Amino acid sequence: MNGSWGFPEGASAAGMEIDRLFYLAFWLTGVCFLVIAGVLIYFLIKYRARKGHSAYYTHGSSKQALLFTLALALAVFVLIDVNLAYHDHLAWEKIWSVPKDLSNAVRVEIGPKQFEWHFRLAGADGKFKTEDDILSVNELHIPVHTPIIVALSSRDVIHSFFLPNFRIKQDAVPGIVTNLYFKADKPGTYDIACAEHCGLGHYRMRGWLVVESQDEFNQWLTEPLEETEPTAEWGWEWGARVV
Ligand SMILES: [Cu+2]
Repeated sequence: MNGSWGFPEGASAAGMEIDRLFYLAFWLTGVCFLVIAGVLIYFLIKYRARKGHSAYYTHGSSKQALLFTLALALAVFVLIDVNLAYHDHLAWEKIWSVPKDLSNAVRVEIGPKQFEWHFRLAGADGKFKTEDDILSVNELHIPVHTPIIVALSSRDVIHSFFLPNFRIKQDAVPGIVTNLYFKADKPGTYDIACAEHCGLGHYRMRGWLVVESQDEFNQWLTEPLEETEPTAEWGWEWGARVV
């Protein structure tokens, strides 16, 4: 299943885990709803008042009815809640299976402000907050099939970094650096959206994630990028808390 049922096209294997969870929850609750509604309607008709037959009332408080209700509740709880919690756990393990070898990983600092996405990559020296950092606004390029490690924060209010095609959405909170991990499986140009109402210009807080080959990515790193002003509140050392 890839972008079916109105979802945007999927671009990562981990993101598809989210879709699988969605469909599992949808079918489990959907089928249960239909069964319960069907049984309810059946009994409404079967025990209705009609000529020569008065409606049958019960409070369902007999021992047998109470036991049946308890057993049914337990069955539904296991079938839906426990089942979903189990699959959720499995999916989360896959989504967060950060590879042990991160030697080829691309690290990106994302520091949004009203109403732009600011990206920072370490330059040739591999260190952040130095002269040769690569700064970009509203456009981030990444190589395909490569682990991407993000350090996310905000320069003003709370924003939310949203990659619809990767099923990733994470709040960008001022004063807190959050980590994200993802890997793109398909080259292309994808939306970067802000999913937190962050002010009057929230609607135009849009960026582009360009997934390309390693060669194209290396080429992008050498291209002159839009001038950005590194300010005091933007950019931070790749700290100990960060993967
Ligand atoms: Cu925003």
